[in-house]
Amino acid sequence: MRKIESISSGRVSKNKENIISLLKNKNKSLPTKYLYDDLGSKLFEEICDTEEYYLTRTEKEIIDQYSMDIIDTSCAQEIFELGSGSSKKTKRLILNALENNDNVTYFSFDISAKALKMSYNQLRKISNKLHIRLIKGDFNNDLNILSSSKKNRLYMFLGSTIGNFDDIQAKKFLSDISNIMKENDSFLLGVDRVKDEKIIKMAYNDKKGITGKFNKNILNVVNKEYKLNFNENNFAHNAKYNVQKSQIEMYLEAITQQSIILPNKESLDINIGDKILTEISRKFSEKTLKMLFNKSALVPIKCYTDKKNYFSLYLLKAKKYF
Ligand code: AVJ
Repeated sequence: MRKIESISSGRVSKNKENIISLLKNKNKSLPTKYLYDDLGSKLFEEICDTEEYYLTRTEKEIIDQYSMDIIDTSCAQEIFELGSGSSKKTKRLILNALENNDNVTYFSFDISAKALKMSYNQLRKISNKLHIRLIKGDFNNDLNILSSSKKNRLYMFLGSTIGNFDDIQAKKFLSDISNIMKENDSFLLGVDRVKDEKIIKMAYNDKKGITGKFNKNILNVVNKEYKLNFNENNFAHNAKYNVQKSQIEMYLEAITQQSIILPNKESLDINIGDKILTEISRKFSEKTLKMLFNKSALVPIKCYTDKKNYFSLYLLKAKKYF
């Protein structure tokens, strides 16, 4: 097994005070990153294979069709994937990069060691001209300490993970990328688009109930992290589309009256119907994206889209070099 490099800016990501205030708030929520522990990452892979979840399939289709153009346009010698998950979609891009270069380095950056292992197993046999580096880190805190290189680097943030961030977080994340980008670097961003509400809603309410399992798993993760006493059987999966904000809001809705003992030993009453927000998943329009890129000092060079206009990949450059 390949060695996993760990990086951390030292900023505390575990924060008891924070979790207490998030749960005591009238609008309760849990930090989305706790969905993606090892089991969560595995369940997410299963979601990607459901009939209803069009995102992964569509994005892969776009990549397979335009991969060579993406590699040619970016002149990529290195591929740096943030939140890489299993790296299944990335294979084509790596193969094309290998066609243009004697050797290629692929950096897989993820918060889950399990995801990094899946990524390595997915790619290890591709070619001995491919160097794979596995980096465990939190892309909300650790981007500014990434090492750079003289090679042309293609940063990638796929799967519409950007949709999990509210406007402020998205701007911070994209600005961080724009800041670390050098003149010959590029950035490939995958975004889910605004579309028929029914199609979006179905994608987050699959018939097999895998999304529900994925959602409830967050309770086991925070139970472990903060010694809490959530019971996933006391909650129902609830994912609804907020038309005004163009976003899916994924909640856990209490189906029994219950008490949670918080890390400060305070007891928190949860009533039937109370909802805990676990994830938002924004769907983007052209206008929102333009504003977001502009605020983050990024310039779109190309936009690749599928026939139905469900999903897009943007190839971006840092504005400072224009
Ligand atoms: C991995 C964050 C892009 O928002 O669509 C899938 C996660 N949540 N089903 C998404 C997810 C519920 C997914 N992202």
